[in-house]
Amino acid sequence: MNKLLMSAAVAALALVAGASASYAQNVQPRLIRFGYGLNEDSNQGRAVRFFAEEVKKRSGDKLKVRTFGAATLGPDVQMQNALIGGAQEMMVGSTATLVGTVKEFAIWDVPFLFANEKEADAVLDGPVGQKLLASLQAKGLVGLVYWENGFRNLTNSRHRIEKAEDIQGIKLRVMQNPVFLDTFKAVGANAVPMAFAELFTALETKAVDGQENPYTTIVSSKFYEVQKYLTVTNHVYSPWVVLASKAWWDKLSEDERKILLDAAVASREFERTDTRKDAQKALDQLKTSGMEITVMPESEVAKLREKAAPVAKTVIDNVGQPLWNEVQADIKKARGTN
Ligand code: KDG
Repeated sequence: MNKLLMSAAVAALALVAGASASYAQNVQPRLIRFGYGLNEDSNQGRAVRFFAEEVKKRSGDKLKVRTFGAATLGPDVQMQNALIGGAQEMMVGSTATLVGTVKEFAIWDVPFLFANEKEADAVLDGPVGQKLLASLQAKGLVGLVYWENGFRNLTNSRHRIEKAEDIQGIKLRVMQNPVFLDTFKAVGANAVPMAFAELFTALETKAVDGQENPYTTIVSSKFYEVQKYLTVTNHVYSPWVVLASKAWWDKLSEDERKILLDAAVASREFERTDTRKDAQKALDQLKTSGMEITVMPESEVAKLREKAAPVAKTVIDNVGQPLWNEVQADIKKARGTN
């Protein structure tokens, strides 16, 4: 009896294997232009190339992703418009620059929203984060996955910032986003919205005194060459979002969309792991870069929180109390305190 069962199992396996091998994927040869803002030698660049490789493998080399780093296809907002118009297929950029398209994305910019990466992953990959991604479709964008930009810290060329009051008067570049503008005005900085691509020159020419970004970006964009002081504040967690043009996406077959979505999920896992490893390496590198590093004492960070508290209120008024409550409930669940 066993022999009979064994041969039946082998036959069944062969059938499945044969079927899956002969199942012809409905995949056409396509070129996918994928733009991003950081340098090619950055955590963002590595993740884009990982995604491109995954798509190549999963499509039998039919879907070719051509990557364009260092904002060669333009800053985030310009790329978003190119996707909406169908002139570019994909990009990755900051959720902060999406606020002009879908105002609810401002919720991720509230200072001190997440306390750690675990909470960020749980909320962004959970119902609320996915609901926000889905809301992009009405605006001509397909949000595939979130990646990690990371917790943001301050750099400047003028003086050491240790106390909350030391930020007073610093001309600080911020992302083109109302929450970042409000936050840094609230803590006393002279906040200047600017596209990322212009930032290094603005720091080098002292058009601005400082900026705020994760360690990984401070290293990959060589800000340490034009910034003397680094202050560890971890004042907000920044997500990136991988986007596709909906006009283009709607023309794809189910098989092609599955390949891109599966590759995007695989790239999210790769990117978060790589970025977290790279963050520690970047901080170690900054310690020997000649920058003067100050960890802002918790008592001073608490003053920043207090000064920035009204900003959260403005965001809640704009995005609606229900969405805020959902995010807070998911954060509590991730903290195990619900
Ligand atoms: O294109 C750059 C963005 O991907 C992201 O790095 C934005 O953190 C950002 C900043 O400071 O502009």
